[in-house]
Amino acid sequence: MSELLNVEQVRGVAVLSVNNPPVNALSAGVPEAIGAAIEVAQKDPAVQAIVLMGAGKTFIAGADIKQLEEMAWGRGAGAPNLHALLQQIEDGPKPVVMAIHGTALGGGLEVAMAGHYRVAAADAQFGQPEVNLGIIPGAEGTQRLPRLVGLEKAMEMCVGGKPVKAKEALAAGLVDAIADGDLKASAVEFAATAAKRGGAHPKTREKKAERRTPGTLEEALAAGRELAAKARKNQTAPLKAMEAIQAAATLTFEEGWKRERQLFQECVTSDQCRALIHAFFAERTAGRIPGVGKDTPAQPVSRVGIVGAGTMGGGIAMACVNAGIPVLLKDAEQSAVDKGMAAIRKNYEVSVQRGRFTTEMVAERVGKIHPQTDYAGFDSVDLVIEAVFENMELKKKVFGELAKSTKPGTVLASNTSSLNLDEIASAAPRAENVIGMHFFSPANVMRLLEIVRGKETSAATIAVALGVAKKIGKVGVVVGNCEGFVGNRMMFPYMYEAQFLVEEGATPEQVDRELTRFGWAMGIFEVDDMAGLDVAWRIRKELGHFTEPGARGPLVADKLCEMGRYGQKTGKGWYVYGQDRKPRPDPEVLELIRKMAKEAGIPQREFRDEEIVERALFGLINEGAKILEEGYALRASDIDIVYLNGYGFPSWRGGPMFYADTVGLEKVYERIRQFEKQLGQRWKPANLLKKLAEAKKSFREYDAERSA
Ligand code: 3H9
Repeated sequence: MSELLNVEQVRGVAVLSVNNPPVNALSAGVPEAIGAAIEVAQKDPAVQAIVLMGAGKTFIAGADIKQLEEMAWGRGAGAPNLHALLQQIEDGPKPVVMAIHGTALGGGLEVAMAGHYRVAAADAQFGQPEVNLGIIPGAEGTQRLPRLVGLEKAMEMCVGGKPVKAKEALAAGLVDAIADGDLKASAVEFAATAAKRGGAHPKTREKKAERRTPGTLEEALAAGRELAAKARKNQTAPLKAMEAIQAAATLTFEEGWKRERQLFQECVTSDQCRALIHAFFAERTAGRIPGVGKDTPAQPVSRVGIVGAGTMGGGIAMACVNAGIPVLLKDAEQSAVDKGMAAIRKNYEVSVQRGRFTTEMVAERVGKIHPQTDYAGFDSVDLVIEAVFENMELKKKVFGELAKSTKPGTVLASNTSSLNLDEIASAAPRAENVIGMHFFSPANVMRLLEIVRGKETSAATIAVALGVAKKIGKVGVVVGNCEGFVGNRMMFPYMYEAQFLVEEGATPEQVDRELTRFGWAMGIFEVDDMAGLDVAWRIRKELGHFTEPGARGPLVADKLCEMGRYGQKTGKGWYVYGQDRKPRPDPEVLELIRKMAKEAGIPQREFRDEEIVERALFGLINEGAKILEEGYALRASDIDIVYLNGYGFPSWRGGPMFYADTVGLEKVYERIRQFEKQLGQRWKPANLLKKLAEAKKSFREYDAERSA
């Protein structure tokens, strides 16, 4: 028997446990092992029924994504065709019960649905998350799921990609029972009872795929398309999943699964699939830091101190208590603490109104935040996150105070977004415990956490920060201590280039339109208005941008700030905002831009849409390449993860560095050289970009060579 599958017999029931750690993916050998064991069990007269489950922490989490990745890049043997296995399970005379704990995802759920019955652990989850990888279910999930849960729910699950919990799965008809206590014992009992009952056992494929609520198929499809357009704009897989589900409703099962297979094949070789699979593995790779491993001694964090109860401090506090970590929230004045707590309560109220939390859950969470104006109890916390105003003197003062009020070994983190971490660390006697934890606003929502290592930050301190990031549901990316770190440093050339474009004849709305058409969640002028023009203004001055002789600085942004146009918060910035907070072009701004450009003697012209995207994007990518060659990011894929999780870069393009690879580094380099000739020194290509372009290599290959 294969070591990928454990087989035992319990009271006349064959219990097969898939044993392919860490997540029991359907790697080569697993489907074959299941098929062989089912065949043996079906023939064995001592076996009345069969239970299939997962060994370890989960059921089957899907097809092996490494195998899909090979396929996406045109290599390997291709995705497994599970049709014969699923039919074998469904057509056998003895009942097959799927016993599910952990997650039944993708191919895992597809295998589960071919069973005659499904018994779930109370905390099990079920999903068809293939769209997250740019594909659709490829093992008859789009055919069996609507037959079990109805067309509407199937569309929601296959288009949205979000898993459902056991209770919801039971209500929807996806599972037959939730185990009371031990899953294996419950499933064996269920299987033995089904065998004793005899008769034909239900085959999912023989059910009908219909709506569960009144209305036509067309209306249900329209709702699915609306969800796809809203939640997964510009992505092709969700629409193909809809097409496959439509086939389930209109064709025979035999025709339907073949249609699904065709659509699956179309998706798996697409650019979007390659990009999304890249993002999947990039996210997991980001946590691997040379010198920081499982054996790095890192104390667990059971209590956090936060200094600064403003928007960031409050959001960080919410992120911690949402993960069950109690917080001491300190600010200098009682009024600031009260204001911070009021904002936290208000945020939670919105979640209650939206049905995400109950009032009891909120009360429990708010109860875990202890507001205070001194450092009482800070000697009992394992981690302090400083989130005071972005001012070096103030931050140094706080770190000096923390040195006295915390115990040795406490990790002292700064949430600075732009200041020099080593200078902050100089105010604390234990610089090895100092680290940057740069959260993104709103901190309780945004997934990105830039973890900034200073000159002296120890491996243990990095391990603590990475551990906390995982615990509070963030993607921690370790970066070096350069100006603006990775994300904001790349943002500067992107933002400035957009401003230069409007000074040369484009308009803010034209630039924003092209950037959102490219796939960014928002255009850069809208982002600037949302963040506050004064914020960038202050940073620009503090970091001394454009002070070197001959440097071209943006003309209009400072002027808008001087006019008090700080963006959304003042109702006016690059755009003008009404009650609905939607941006509208402002002729006054356009007039100002044209006037200032004329005074500065900047020639005006029209821009091609493609040129707008290239000017903005290639500036960002060039800066990313510089960051990489200077060692402030460990990998190009880390930069992608920063941009996918903190800046609204379209996931289906895989991140800016992956996008550059898809354009081709030779072309990117050539365009940057042209821009350098036309526009000057700021477009000097990064050495690394030049080197890779000349060697006809990609950033992906660069990462792979360095990790080998
Ligand atoms: C599919 O099924 C297509 C079918 O319809 C058609 C077939 C014909 N394969 O996330 P973690 C690795 S598409 C290979 O840190 P967690 C992961 O890389 C698939 N590897 O753990 C990591 O490796 P490492 C549909 C996988 O506990 C390790 O496992 N399924 C796979 O936070 C731990 O992962 C999905 O999309 C896989 N399928 O979360 C599920 N899954 O340690 C994708 C994980 O070397 N997976 N790995 O870095 C997940 O959502 C999460 O991993 C899961 C566990 C929730 C399972």
